[in-house]
Amino acid sequence: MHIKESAPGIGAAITAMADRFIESGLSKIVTWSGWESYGRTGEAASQGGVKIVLTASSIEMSDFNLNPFLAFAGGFPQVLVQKKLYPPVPSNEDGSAKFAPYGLRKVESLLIDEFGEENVVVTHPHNLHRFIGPNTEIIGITTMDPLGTGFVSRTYTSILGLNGRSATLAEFEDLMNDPSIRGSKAKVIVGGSGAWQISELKMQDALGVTSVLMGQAERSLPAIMRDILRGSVPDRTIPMDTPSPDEVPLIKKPAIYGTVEIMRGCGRGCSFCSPTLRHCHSFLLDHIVKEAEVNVRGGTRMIILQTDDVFLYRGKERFLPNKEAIVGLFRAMGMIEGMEYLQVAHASLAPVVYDPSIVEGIAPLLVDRSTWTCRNKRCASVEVGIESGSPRLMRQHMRGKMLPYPPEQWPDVVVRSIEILNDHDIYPLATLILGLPGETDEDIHATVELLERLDGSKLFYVPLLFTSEEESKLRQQRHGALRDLDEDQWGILSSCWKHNIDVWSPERARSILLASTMSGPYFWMKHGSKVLAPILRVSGLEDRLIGRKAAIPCQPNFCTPEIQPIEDAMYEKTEE
Ligand code: B12
Ligand code: SF4
Repeated sequence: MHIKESAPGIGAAITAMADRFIESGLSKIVTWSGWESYGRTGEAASQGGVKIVLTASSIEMSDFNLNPFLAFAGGFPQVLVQKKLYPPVPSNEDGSAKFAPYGLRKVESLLIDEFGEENVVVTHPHNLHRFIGPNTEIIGITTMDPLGTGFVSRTYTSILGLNGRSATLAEFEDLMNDPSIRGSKAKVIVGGSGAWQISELKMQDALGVTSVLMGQAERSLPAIMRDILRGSVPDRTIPMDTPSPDEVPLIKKPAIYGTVEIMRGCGRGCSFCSPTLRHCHSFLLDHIVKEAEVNVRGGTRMIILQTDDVFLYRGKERFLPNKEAIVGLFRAMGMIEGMEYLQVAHASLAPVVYDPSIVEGIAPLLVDRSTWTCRNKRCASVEVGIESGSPRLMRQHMRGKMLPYPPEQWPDVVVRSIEILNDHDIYPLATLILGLPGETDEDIHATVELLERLDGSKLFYVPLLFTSEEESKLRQQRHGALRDLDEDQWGILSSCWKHNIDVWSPERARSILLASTMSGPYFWMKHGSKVLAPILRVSGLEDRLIGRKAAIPCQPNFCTPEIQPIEDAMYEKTEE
């Protein structure tokens, strides 16, 4: 999969990383020289600074050249992630950030309403010195993965090893060590969906964080900020109350990727998931269009519709999709002047099977405004959760995910939905979770079987280790660990990456072979003999040894699999 213009696809990026990995002989690759050229001497700072300064680490203050999927490389070991992959967002003339993470834009909007625009600024870390001064009282930081213990980071830093630090962690540390922050007397508060990582490990003191604010900001933050500004000392961790939909303000300034929430929360209730704990509601079309216009007027070029499941937008009872509302939303988006690219954040798979005509209704715009081309053909992508091929495990942890179908039909739902999406040139990025609590050999085999059924489909797999997030039902459970994976689970990991290479980067097969062969001994030493078969598989040697084709024979018009459509009658509706 390739992104148009300058940004490479994630498949290409990962193989490019592997290429550099060989060239450097396992040595540190980062050669970038920093941001010295940015910023002038601080105007606001010379007048005492801005009262509330908001920021995020450099890796969260980038649009990865308009490639949100590439941003997941933030979870890779720092030494593999070149800084040029995440150029800083552009700045306005005064040094404020032109684009910022959407959650931070919400926080900014709340604080501007409360304290006035002159007292609040959002900036990239390289411009902090322009705003932090003796008058600065609060530095607010948003983060998705400050300590690199999110699921992507845990999985890929533990597999790839190297120095074991994800780029997200390294950048967060850099931010916290910024001389403007370290030298300031301001209180440092950290929020955002990764903030729990700091309080879980009680790292406030080590990082110089005054207080970690957990949850959504809308209801509680203004009062908390007022208290801090009056001089009270906040607790080290503060849970914030759940806001009602009408407390959520419009963003006032453009968000990275032109993000616009169309919904908040999900409600399908998967036990490992944090967004599901948010109250599920859809925003009014007028609210959505206004935010999209703020973004496009501000120059974002792209709109990401943020949702945990686009098919839940104004959904009906029992998770049934509302076709009119969804297609109407896309029609409205299509009319936004100046929007070059459109991307949907997440979708679930069951509604695709339940009413394929919705996909038919939205695919033309998604494909037409996609940033992706696949072998010279425009295609769209969306993140979906497959997670497991085991109906038993799905029933235990994700019984809402496949509604309105019962868990027993999950593998069929997955296969059929991917086929429908592929038929409409939508090639999803799909997550799988290894090591969910209670996972048995049979569950693992069921996932292997599902992957076999999907062989030849066009999707990009992201296999992940189960991570027990603080804000989820499974917060008491132990994280899934690489050392606990057995050979079959390693087999799943390697099959997924082999599939990704075969489908998206077959032309890189030789570099991958070289990279795997050279790094093989390192991985063997690190993880033991159970990685031998996975290395052979990813390298393509297994195919050569047993005489299979090294790449799926996927031709220019693409390889939609010849899978017999599943009888509609099989999809009996569940009464749950
Ligand atoms: C869009 C998105 C992205 C985009 C970011 C776009 C952007 N920056 O605007 C991209 C694709 C880049 C991305 C990448 C990653 N993401 Co992401 N992403 C999301 C997603 C889907 C939506 C985020 C969003 O805008 N939500 C809506 C806003 C309004 O909510 P919010 O951001 O949480 O903000 C609210 C509160 O957190 C709080 N708040 C936010 N900032 C601050 C700051 C302060 C000071 C305070 C007080 C409060 C506060 O107030 C806000 C309003 O209520 C969420 C899932 C979700 N449903 O939230 C995952 C999510 C945030 N991502 C997640 C992760 C882990 C990542 C990665 C780190 C992957 C990884 N390596 O593991 C990478 C980061 C890579 C990098 N470059 O750093 C996880 C975080 C998990 C966790 N709890 O630790 C989430 C929750 C997904 C999940 N299912 O678990 N992501
Ligand atoms: S379907 Fe996705 S967003 Fe919804 S609860 Fe499950 S994992 Fe979370």
